[in-house]
Amino acid sequence: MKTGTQRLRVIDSHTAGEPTRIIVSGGPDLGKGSVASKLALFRDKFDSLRSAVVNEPRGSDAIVGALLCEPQDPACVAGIVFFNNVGYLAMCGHGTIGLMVTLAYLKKLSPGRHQIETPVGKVTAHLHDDARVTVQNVVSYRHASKVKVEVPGHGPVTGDIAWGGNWFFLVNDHRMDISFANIDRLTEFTWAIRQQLQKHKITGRDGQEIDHIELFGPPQAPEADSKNFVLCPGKSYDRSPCGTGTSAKMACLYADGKLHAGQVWRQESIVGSIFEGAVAENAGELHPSITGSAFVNGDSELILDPQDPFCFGIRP
Ligand code: PYC
Repeated sequence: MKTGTQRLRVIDSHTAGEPTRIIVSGGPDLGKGSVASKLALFRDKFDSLRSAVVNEPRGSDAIVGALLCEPQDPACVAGIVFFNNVGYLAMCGHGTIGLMVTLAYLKKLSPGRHQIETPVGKVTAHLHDDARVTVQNVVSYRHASKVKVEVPGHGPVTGDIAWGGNWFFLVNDHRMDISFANIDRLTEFTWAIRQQLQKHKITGRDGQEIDHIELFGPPQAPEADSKNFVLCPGKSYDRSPCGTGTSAKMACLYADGKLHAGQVWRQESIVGSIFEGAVAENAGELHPSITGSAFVNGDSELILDPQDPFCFGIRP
């Protein structure tokens, strides 16, 4: 092995079509703190590893990466830091489903309920006997409704701002066709919305950036309630219905009295896959849960050779 060469074992999976690549060994030692502090350390000292794992030539813009780490809370089976082509995610629903199936593949857990430590708190995930996982996500809520933004070339667009583990701008009222054939236009439109939100300093709570844009339209699958298109922070789109995005959507529906506690919401993605969601209310807080399936589709070793000019990914 050449000097300085690093090897990382990664497990690839997809959840409803959306890929997750988890570093299961060979990653940096991030100490004994909380997963939130591990994220901060990873971002400050090892960000090139993030890019090496998810960006081209090893990865693609669509891949959500993750680092499996020791949880600080002994009640949790694992800690997880999620990242993408441009940075870090507070929480990731499809990635948590992928994590559970990955841990089962590694024989680190069996079907049943388990707790996972994420940077934004503990989530509970139930691994069923088949490939399905139910994630009880972080408390979700609508922060603002009917927020209007002027989008050049498209006119005024009105949406809700909601938290589902990430910040979302959710738009029901638009003239877009929510179909796979229309991905380029959907991307251009949602990217333009995001830029206007930034320009006009429209944010989530405490000035937090809204980095996911979600459009809704009628479903194609007869069993679904709605179909979505979700723009992720690095301009790729979510192939899955988006776990945190579906949580944000259910928070808005609940706030409008259009979804009751325990009622099932079936969210179809732009590729036709479906998550089943529901909410429970406890002491005035909304707890969403999301059920979806994931499959392991790769188990490999990444070789990071410092002499490779693109060892740490192709970056701007
Ligand atoms: O499933 O929460 C999710 C997610 C966020 C970004 C991509 N997927």
